Amino acid sequence: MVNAWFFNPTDEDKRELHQFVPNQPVSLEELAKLGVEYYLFDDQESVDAFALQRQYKNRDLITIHKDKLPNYEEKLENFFTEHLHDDEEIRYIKEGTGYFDVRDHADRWIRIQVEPKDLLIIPVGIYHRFTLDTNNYIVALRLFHDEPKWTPYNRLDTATDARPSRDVYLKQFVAVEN
Ligand code: KMT
Ligand code: NI
Repeated sequence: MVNAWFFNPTDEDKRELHQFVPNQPVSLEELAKLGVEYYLFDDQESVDAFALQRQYKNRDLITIHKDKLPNYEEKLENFFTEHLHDDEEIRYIKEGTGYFDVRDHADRWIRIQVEPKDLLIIPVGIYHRFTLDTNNYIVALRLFHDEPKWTPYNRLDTATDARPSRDVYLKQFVAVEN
């Protein structure tokens, strides 16, 4: 079951919980308002049925572990660099655990803790990042509509804010609040 909370930006390692004291939980409803969708699927058949319904035609499996992933350190650094994509980021967790951080409308980080059976959809155009936790291991099924469009556009690059996908996100999920 997924858990989410406001990220406390201390200088502890990114793999730590980063909770405020007391913790400030974030509900699934609040995540949905940001366009982040969550599902719990007990088995692979349910995921396959969901993928068919949503027309996620492509998939691959990623194992993030220091002995299993080529260029492990570099990839971890890239995953944790704030970015957006032009396609949804859909992840079904098979083994292990980790954190997806997403920005809310006030630009605060929300930390989303994922574990096996969680399926998380990070919408097009939202700023986000990923890190392993202190278990240092995750296996995830990555689903795509068509060919993977997983190019990360980093927020530090000023051209990123001008991408059409950012505009799509702001119009769909941010403008409605005001
Ligand atoms: C991504 O795009 O951030 C990844 O594929 C890594 C996280 S998958 C658990
Ligand atoms: Ni991403």
